[in-house]
Amino acid sequence: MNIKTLCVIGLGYIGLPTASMFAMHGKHVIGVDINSKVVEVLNSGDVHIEEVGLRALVRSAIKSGNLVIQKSPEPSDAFIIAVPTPFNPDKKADMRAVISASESIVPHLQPGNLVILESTSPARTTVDLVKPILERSGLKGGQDFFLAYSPERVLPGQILKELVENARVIGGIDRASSEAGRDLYATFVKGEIVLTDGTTAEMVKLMENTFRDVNIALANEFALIAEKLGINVWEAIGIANRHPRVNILRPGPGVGGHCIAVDPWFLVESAPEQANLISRARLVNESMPAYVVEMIRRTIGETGIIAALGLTYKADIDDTRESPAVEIVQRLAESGYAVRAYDPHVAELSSLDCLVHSFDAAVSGADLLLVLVEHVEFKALLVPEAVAPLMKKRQLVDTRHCLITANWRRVGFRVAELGVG
Ligand code: SAJ
Repeated sequence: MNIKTLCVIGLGYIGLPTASMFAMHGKHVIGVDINSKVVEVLNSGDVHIEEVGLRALVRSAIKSGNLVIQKSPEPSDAFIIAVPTPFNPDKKADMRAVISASESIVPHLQPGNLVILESTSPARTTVDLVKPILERSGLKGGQDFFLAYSPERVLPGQILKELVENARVIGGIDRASSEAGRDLYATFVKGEIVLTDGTTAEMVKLMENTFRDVNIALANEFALIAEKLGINVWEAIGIANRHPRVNILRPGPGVGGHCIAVDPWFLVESAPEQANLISRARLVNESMPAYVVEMIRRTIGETGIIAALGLTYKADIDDTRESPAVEIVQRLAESGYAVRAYDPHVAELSSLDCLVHSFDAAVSGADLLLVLVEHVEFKALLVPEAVAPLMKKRQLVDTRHCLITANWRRVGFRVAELGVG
């Protein structure tokens, strides 16, 4: 199938790099976002999200004339839906964005078009939700248009590299749809392109992130057990991982981001009675922020000034969605601590009113240094001899095992480290 024009609906962490990549590989791409601010920012030559290499890629794509950014779709050979699928307070998937993106395609859908859903979705979404909406056009899926699910699988921080190099799964509603999808992504994907059916592709995506979540929960549980036993979990994991078939992940203050903290619930939603381990693991990871607050209480008591470093859900990115660091800071503030939160990647956050804009402003006069995210910028700043004189009390909680705690103890810090009893 020869696709010349394509609409990418949703210009977030996945849609924007995907649209730009296709544009740089000769497709005429219409990038669509319903948020006028996003459209405005992109058309002014800027980008609204931080990702290595993205700004340059988007700029080149727009400059080439192959990427046009606008608020609504147009008739095209193919449509890619890359909108968010968050979850509701009851942990059920919120599919409103997928529904309205699908509806926005209906008036433009023509015989021979290809529609791809990339958004992480509960199993059967492509056949049970998207297909019937698209068929409101009067065309029949599989007969008049091609339809497939192809999950994004790229790691924030390495999106541009992984977009090209990762294996790509394409699950069509029929074989012809899978093959049409393969022809499209072969434009820039160098990794293997694996064809399957739509529901299997949806399940694959959910299984990948659930696999990671369950394994992080196991690491977190090991950390709590190690603390209870009075040993160092990091040493124990380091030794256990020398076994040829063991690879324990890293304990931490919780699991954040828009994917791993959310997707396992989509499996629970589909099969609540079967997904026991999955929901249990989610609860273990969700309990970590409260545990960190408890660690802090044990270290400094009921009051004090806390310099909280890092708010994003992991290092070296700007994304604070579902971030355990944000939850910890909120819980501390609610418990009456005076918190000064600093993150070089976060200039503002509406849910927090304790944000400060420099390391010094966070640390000066503080009773506790709390490391929540191991951003590379902190390496040069977290020098014990330099930080110690700035603080009122020398107390430290490291939730990421990113500091050499012996060096901090040497200059008089009382140290608590997650997973170390
Ligand atoms: N984390 C730990 N310990 C670890 C690894 C991660 O506590 O050993 C925490 C991180 O701090 C973070 C969270 O887990 O809060 C998730 O981070 P991550 O780097 O594991 O994953 P994401 O959410 O940035 O990206 C994941 C990736 N999925 C897998 O690795 C299976 C990525 O490939 C997916 O494309 C992405 O989800 C997505 O969009 O679904």
